[in-house]
Amino acid sequence: MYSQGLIGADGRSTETPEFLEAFQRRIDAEEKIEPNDPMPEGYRRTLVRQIGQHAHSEIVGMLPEGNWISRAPSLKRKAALLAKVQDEGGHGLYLYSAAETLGVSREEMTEELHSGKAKYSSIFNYPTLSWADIGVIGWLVDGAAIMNQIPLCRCSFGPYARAMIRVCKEESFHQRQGYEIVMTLARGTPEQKEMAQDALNRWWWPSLMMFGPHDADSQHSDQSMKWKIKRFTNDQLRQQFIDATVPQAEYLGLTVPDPDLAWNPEKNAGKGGYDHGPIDWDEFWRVVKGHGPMARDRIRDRRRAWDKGAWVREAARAHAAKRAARARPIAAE
Ligand code: FAQ
Repeated sequence: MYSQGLIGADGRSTETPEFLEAFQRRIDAEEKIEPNDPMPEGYRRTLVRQIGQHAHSEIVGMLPEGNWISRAPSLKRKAALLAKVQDEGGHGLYLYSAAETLGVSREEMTEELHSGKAKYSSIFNYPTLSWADIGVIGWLVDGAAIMNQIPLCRCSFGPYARAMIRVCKEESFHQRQGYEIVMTLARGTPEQKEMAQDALNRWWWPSLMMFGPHDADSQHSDQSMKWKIKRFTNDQLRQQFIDATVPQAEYLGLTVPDPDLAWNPEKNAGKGGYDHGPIDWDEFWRVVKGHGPMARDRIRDRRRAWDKGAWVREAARAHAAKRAARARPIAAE
């Protein structure tokens, strides 16, 4: 009988064609796969990789904005930013929990992040130089995250799909608060408008890179689409993001920093869409491989936070052990 524990490290030893076909039939019938269900080792590994990277992105993603909590221009802005950064921490926790259901521990995932083995989104390796960056991160980075994550609410793996529903609701609030910051700056003094334009200039291209490499260079997309982990390709989602965001920039009176951007009525099967200029894939791969402008700082800060939090984890464990010891005699009665 099939059992997950019997799958060899090569991921193929017990995966007969019949088993793989039966699994694919469940996927094709839009059934949700739950943690204790039999699943191909490749499916499990793909999810551990993607959910782990996603969790790390949320946690590392707290750093560029956390940098501005103490410098937000008003109490209202400070409270909203604090809540947003806290939400991102919460997203990381749901995602680590979802990954843990696949047999990987939080400690292992954290170790991989700290050693540089695990990836996190390229976008969080760029610096936040001005207050306008906080608005533009909410508008573009959360906007891109929503575009990518709404389809993940229909991911075939139940715990990931369910986590994404709440995450997307919160990201939607983040996107709006970001857009509102940028709108305030764009309608402010010429200097404030210039700050917003400068932030848009710096974050536009890295935001497009968040969607991952061109489909032709995306090694995981085909299989992930077949398993309905991903529902759209990287290029499809990038295009949807561009088409949704350009009119928002126009409304703000800001210029998207792409001289090749042009409306093409033939695109998207005649519905129309924007053609855009070339993305600097050399920069993308440099950042993905750990050479982004803030890469060293991000990992250093995460390691420091983990070490500083050691006493909290120890105290929580000691507290849990005490409660368990106290509960035991009562349970025995
Ligand atoms: N950065 O074959 P594909 C957020 C890697 S959350 C770094 O196309 P796949 C919330 C990829 O891992 C943002 N690495 O891969 C927030 C693979 O390497 P591997 C994160 C990237 O998995 C907002 C290789 O390139 N969102 O922003 C990137 O099918 C504001 C080949 O690529 C998610 O993680 C990249 N941009 O597609 C927080 C969403 N792109 O693993 C704070 C879930 C690709 O073989 C403030 N993830 N790579 O070593 C996904 O949807 C997918 O994993 C993709 C990549 C679309 C990111």
